[in-house]
Amino acid sequence: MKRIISMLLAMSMLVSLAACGGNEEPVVPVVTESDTAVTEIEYLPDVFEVLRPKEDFAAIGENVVKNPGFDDASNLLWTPYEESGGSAELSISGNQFLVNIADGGKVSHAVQVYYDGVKLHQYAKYTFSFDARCTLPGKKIEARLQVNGGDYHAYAIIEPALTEEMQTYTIDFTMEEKTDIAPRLCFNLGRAVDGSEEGADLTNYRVYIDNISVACTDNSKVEFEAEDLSKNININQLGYTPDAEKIAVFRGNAVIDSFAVVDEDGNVVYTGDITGPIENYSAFEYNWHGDFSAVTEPGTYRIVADEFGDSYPFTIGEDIYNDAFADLVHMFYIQRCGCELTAEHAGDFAHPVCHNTPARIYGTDKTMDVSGGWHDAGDYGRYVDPAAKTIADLLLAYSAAPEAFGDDCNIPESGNGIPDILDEVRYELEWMLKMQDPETGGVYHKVTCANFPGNVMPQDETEELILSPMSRTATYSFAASCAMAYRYYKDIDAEFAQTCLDAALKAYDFGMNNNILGFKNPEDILTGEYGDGVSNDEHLWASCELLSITGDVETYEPQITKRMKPAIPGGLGWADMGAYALHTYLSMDEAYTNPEIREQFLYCFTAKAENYLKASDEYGYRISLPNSGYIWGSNMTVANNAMMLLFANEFAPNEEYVECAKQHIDYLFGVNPVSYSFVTGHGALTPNGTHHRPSIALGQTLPGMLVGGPNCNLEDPFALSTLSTAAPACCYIDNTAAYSLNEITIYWNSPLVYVMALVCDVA
Ligand code: G3I
Ligand code: 9MR
Ligand code: ZN
Repeated sequence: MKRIISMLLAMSMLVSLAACGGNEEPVVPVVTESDTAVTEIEYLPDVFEVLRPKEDFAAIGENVVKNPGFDDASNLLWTPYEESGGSAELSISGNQFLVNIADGGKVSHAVQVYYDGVKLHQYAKYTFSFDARCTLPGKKIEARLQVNGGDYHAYAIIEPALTEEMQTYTIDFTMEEKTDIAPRLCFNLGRAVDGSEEGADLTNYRVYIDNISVACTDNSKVEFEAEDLSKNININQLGYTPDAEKIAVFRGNAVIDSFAVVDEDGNVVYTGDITGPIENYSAFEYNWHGDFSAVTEPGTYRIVADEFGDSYPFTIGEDIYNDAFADLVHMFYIQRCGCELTAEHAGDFAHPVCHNTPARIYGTDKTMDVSGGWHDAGDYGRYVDPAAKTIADLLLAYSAAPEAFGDDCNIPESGNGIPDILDEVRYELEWMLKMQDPETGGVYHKVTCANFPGNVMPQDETEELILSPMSRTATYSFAASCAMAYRYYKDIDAEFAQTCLDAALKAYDFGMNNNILGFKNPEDILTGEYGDGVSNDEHLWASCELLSITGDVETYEPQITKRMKPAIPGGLGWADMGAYALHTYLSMDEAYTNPEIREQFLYCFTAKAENYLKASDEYGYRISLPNSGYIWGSNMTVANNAMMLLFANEFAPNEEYVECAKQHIDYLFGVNPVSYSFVTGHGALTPNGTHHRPSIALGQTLPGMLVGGPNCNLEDPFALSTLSTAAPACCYIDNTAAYSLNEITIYWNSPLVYVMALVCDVA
C-alpha cells in the first residue's frame, strides 16, 4: 500500500505541475528502487468488446453519406436553407432527391440544401461525387464540402452547369486542413455568383440529385487520434458539500485496490479502497467505486489511481451549487419571447422584441395575438404541453423550497416584493392564457413558424407565425397548469388568479364536450410535434387540480377514477404528466379525497421510488436509468426520476430516497461515462456547442442550460455519423449540429431546478 501511495504522489505532482503549465522542469520527488518496482496489474477480460463495433474511421471505399441513393423515401436527411429571396421545397421523388425551386434568389446559397454528417480526416484522400440534372439546362450549381461556420470556406468544390439529363460529377481531393469531424456537405442551387446568371429568370426550376458519395480512397497518412475528453475517474465537477456522500466512479478493466485524493499542491490527503467491479451494459464497461466521504475539509482536489489516471478537479465547500442554480433559473428569463431583453438583465444575450406579430390560425385567415412566453428550446417555438410541465415543476419547486428563491435574480421584476420565480412563471402563464380560443375555450397546441429558422437571433426569425390546431393534451394540460396557478397566485394577485381559474374551467369544459384529438403536425408544419395520443394523464391532472380548488367531489372524482384505469399514469415528462396529478391529490384537503385512491397514488410513488433505488444500487453510475433509457432528453429523465424520488419522500419520508436523488445530481454534473457536466458553464468539462440558436448566433454559450444528453437513437445526421459505434450511455457529443443530443429546453432545466432547490442547500 505504501508503495502505491508514493507512486500516486509522484503522479499527482506531475499532474498538478502539468496543470499549471509552467516552463520549468518538473521536480519529481526522489524515487527509490523499491518504489519503482512495477506492480503487476491484473486486467479483467473485456466482455464488452463483442458489443462494441470496431471504429472504422475513413474506411477505404465506404460512402459516409447515409441514404445516398434516396431509396428510403421517409428518411430525407437533408435540410433546406433559404436567404436573399431564395425559396425551395425538398422531397424524395422516384428515388431521387428533388429540390423544387420557386425562386433562385440573389446569390448561389440563397437556395441551399445541406447535410451535416460526414467527417474529413487530415491527409486522407477522398472522392466526392453525385449525379444531378436540372429542368433549366445550363443551370450552374455548386456542390461543396465546407467548414460549417466562420467563412464557410470549401475543402472541395464542384461547379457544374447541369443538363436536362442526369450526369455524374466527381472530384478527387486530399484533406489538407485539420481533421474536421463536422463539415457541411451542401449544394448551392440559387443564382450563380459569377455574373453569368445576372438578370436571368430563375424561377420555377427543379434540380434532381442522386447517388451522393463521399468516400475515402487513401487513409495511409491519417493519424487517428480521437479527441477524447472523457476521464476514467468521474466525480461531480461542481463538487460536494462537506457532509455529502462522495463516491468516485472508475471505468475500465484494471483491477486496482486503492485510490488517492490529492489536493491542489499534489499532497495525498486521503486514500481509500476501490470496490467492484460492476458490469455496465449501457456503457459497455466495468465500473468501480471509491468512497471518499471522509474528506470534508473545504478545498480543491482530484482523484488519482494508477491505470485509471485522474479525475477532473472538484471542490469541497458549502456553496458549490449556488451559481449553477442561479443560472439554471435565470435561463428562463433569457428564453422570454415577445419582449426586449435588456443588457442589464441579459448581458450579451440582450435582443430587441421578437415574435410579436399576430399569429394566423392554421387553415384560416384569422389571426390572434399570442405574444409572450418562453421560447421552448434551441428553437423559438412555443408549445403548450411542455410549457405546462415547466410551469408545474417551477411552482412545485417554489412551494417545496421557498427559501431557495429570492427576489433578486436580475430580472426586470426583481425587487417587487414577489419571489422572482413567481414573476417568471407568470410571464409564461400570461402567454398560455392567450393560447386559448376565447370563444370555445379550446387550446391551440403550439405557435411556431412553418419550419425551424437558421441559427439566428430571435428577432431575426420573421416568417409568419402559425397557430397549429387545438389538441386534447394541450387543452387539459393548459387546464391543469392554469388551475395550479390559481393556488399559487390567489394571495398575490386575486384577479389574475381568478382569470387563470376561469380559463382552466373553460378549457376543461371544452375538453369534456368536444371530441378533439391528439396532435399530429399538419403536412406543411415542420416544427416540433410533441405528438401525444394519450390524454388520460393530462385529464387526470386537470381533474385533480380543479378538485383541490373547488372541492367538487361529485364532478371530479368520477373523472379521476375513470382516468386512472386501467393503469395509473404516473410520469413527469411532456407526454405523460400523471405524476403531477398524483402529487396534487395527495397534497389536497383530505376531505376532498378518497382513501382508496390516495393509497393507490401513494403506492405508485413509493413503488417507483423503490424501483429507482434498486436500479441505482445496481448501476455503475448510481442512477435509475435502465439500459434502454438513453433516449432523446435522457437527462430530463434523470432529473425527473430524482424529482419522483423526492415526491415519494414527501409522502413517505425515507432518507434513502433523498440520497438517491442526490446521486442523480452527481450524474448530471459529471458522474457519467462521457465525463461531462451537462449544465453549460458549470463544471470542468461542459457543453460548448449547444443547439441553442442565440448561443450559436452570438458565438458564446449561455451558462445554466441542461442539455438533452446521451441518446442512442442517433436522431440527427451528425449523431448518426459520429456515434454509430458508441455504447448507448456514451452516445453524446458536444456539437451544435447534434440537436438530438445537445439541444436545451425549458422543461429539461425545470426538473433540475426542482431537485436542486430541494436537496442542494441553495440559497
Ligand atoms: O418513448 C419512446 C420509448 O418508448 C422508446 O423506447 C424510445 C426508443 O426509440 O423512444 C421514445 O420516444 C422518443 C421520445 O422523444 C421520448 O420522449 C423518441 O424516439 C424521440 O424521437 C422523441 O424525441 C423528441 C423530439 O422532440 C423529437 O420529436 C423529444 O422527446 C423532445 O424533447 C423534442 O422536442 C423538441 C421539439 O420538438 C422542438 N423544440 C425543441 C425540443 C427539444 O429537442
Ligand atoms: O433545430 C431544431 C430543433 O430545435 C428541434 O428540436 C429538432 C427536432 O424537431 O429539429 C431541429 O431542426 C432540425 C430539423 O428537424 C431537421 N433539419 C435540421 C434542423 C436543425 O438545423
Ligand atoms: Zn421570440
